[in-house]
Amino acid sequence: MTSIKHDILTYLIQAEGQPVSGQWLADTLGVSRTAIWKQLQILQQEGYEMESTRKGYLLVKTPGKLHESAVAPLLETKRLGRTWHHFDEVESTQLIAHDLVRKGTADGTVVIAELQTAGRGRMLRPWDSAEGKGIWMTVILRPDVLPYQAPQFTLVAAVAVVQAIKALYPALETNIKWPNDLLINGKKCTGILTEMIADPDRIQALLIGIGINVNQQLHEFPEELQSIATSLAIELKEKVDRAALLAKILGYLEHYGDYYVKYGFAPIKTLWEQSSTTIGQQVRATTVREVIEGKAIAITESGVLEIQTATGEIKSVYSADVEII
Ligand code: BTX
Repeated sequence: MTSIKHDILTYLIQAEGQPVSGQWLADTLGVSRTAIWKQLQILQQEGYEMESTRKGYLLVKTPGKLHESAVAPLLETKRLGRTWHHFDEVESTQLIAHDLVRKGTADGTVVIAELQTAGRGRMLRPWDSAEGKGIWMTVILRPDVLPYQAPQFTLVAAVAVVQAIKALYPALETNIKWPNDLLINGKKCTGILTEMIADPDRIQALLIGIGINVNQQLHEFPEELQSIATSLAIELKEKVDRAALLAKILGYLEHYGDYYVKYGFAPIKTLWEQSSTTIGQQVRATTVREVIEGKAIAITESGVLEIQTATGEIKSVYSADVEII
C-alpha cells in the first residue's frame, strides 16, 4: 500500500467517527489536496465508505475484509505483516506461501484469504475455511535456526494466539492441546500447521499456517465438525473484529518468535504450560508407527511430549495426534 494511502486511512480510523479535514491531511502529509483526493478515491474503490462533510472526510464503513489497508493501521510489528498478500479465494494459503518463498519473499510476509477451497491440516487432512468467517493465513518466517527447531514454532505460534485472544477477550479461556490445537471449552477453535523449506543444515523459511474460527455460528460448520469445533463468536456470544485480532496475533508472534531465536524455548515453555490441557492427563497419542497410552508428564525444552506408560517407561513423542482419555 502506498504510504500516503496508509497514513490517510490511519488518521481516518483514529478519528473514530469524527471528520478529518482534507486540508489538514494535505498539510500533515506534505502533499497536495489532489493527491489526498486521489488516494481517497482508491480507498473507496476498495470498499471503504466515506462521507464528505463540511468539516472533512468521515469514514463510515470499512470493507470488513482482511485487506492490508484494514490491518496495517493496527499493526505494532516491525517485520510481520509488512509484506501482505490478500486473496478473496485460494485453494490454500500454504500453497501460495510455498510459491512466494521460492520467489524470495521477505521475512514476515503474510498470506491471507477470505475463503480457502482446499485448506489443509496435518497429513493433508481438510481444514474447513468458511468465507469471511475466520482468519486463514500463512506467516512466512526466516529465522536463523536449525531445521530440527521447526516444530517448536508450532508451540510458539500457539502461545502467540492464546496471548492475543487473552489480551482482547480476557474472559475466554483458551487451552493448548499438544502440539497444534487450541481449544475453548474442549472444542477446537484453532489449528496450526508448520511447514518448512530447508537445506540440510539451515532453514530457508518456515510457513506457519494458522486457521482460527472467528465468526462462524455452529450451523455454519459442516455437520461432522459441529460436535468438535467452535468459534470465538460462539463462545463470546458476540461478533469479533477479525482485523484487530489478526493485528494482535502478528504482534505476539513477532515478539515470541524473536524471543525464541534469542533465548530458546525455555522461557516460552512456561507460558505454553500455563495454557496446556495436555500435561498431567491420561492421553492416547497416535503416531505414524504406534499408539502410546499413558500420562502426559511434560514437554521438554525442545517441545517434545513425554508420556509415561503403565509400565513406568517414558516415551518421547515428536509428532502425533493426541486424545485426552
Ligand atoms: P489438524 O490435522 O490437526 O486438524 C485437522 C482436523 O481438524 C480435520 O481432520 C477435522 O477433523 C478438524 N477440522 C477441520 N476444519 C476445522 C475447523 N475449521 N475447526 C475445527 N476443526 C476442524 C490443523 O490440522 C491445522 C490447520 C491449519 C489450517 C491453516 S488455515 C491457513 C493455512 N492454510 C492451510 O491450508 N492450512 C493452514
